Amino acid sequence: MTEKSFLPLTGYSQFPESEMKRRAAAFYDEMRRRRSVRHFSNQTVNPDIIENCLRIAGTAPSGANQQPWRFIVVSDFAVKRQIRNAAERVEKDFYSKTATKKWTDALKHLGTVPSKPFLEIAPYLIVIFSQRYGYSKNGKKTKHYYVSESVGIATGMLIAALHHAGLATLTYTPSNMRFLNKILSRPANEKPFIILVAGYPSETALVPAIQKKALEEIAVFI
Ligand code: IYR
Repeated sequence: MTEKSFLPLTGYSQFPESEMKRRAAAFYDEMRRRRSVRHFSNQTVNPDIIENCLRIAGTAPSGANQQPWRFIVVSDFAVKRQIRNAAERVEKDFYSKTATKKWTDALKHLGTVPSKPFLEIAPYLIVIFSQRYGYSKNGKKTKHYYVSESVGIATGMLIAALHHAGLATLTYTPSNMRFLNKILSRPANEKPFIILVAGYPSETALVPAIQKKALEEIAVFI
């Protein structure tokens, strides 16, 4: 445990109310343009952009500031191919065997299928792992708190960062993700959370005709 130590808050900036309104509206206008993309171009992306977006994700708040995340950035074609092959194997099982009718019915409007070419075509697969527990300096297991909340927040910030930088993303969760530990040589305390596919959309990319809920449907003011 590190001892407690406090510093003045230096990074916070307050803006005039008019400026706050403008900023909130401009950020909404930017974020509402984000779509999950399944059709990527194979155009490469400068790794500096990915690195800075990961730094942004790393600023996320987390339970006891334990930062229980690991981002495995895959651009190697052979590794992307292994991930695609393994993912398509589990998705074939999912669509033909394990998924309930209710579940496949709920997915129909998205048009998803077991074939996942984007796993090879997109320049980056950012495979996000949750550290279910950690290790202290003397090698003893340490408990991690609010792991899924923390990793979910960091993932959301990463999605926003990549979108803001001008990249398209897909949050992809293979129906069974255990294979990711093996392919990426991750230890037993790390559990696959999500694959964030990132790159440029293909010129002919199509997205499902879906709507986000209105403010009145998602928020209650008391
Ligand atoms: N993992 C499968 C099925 C799937 C599940 C959900 I929940 C989605 O929002 C979309 C797809 C697949 O990716 O095809």
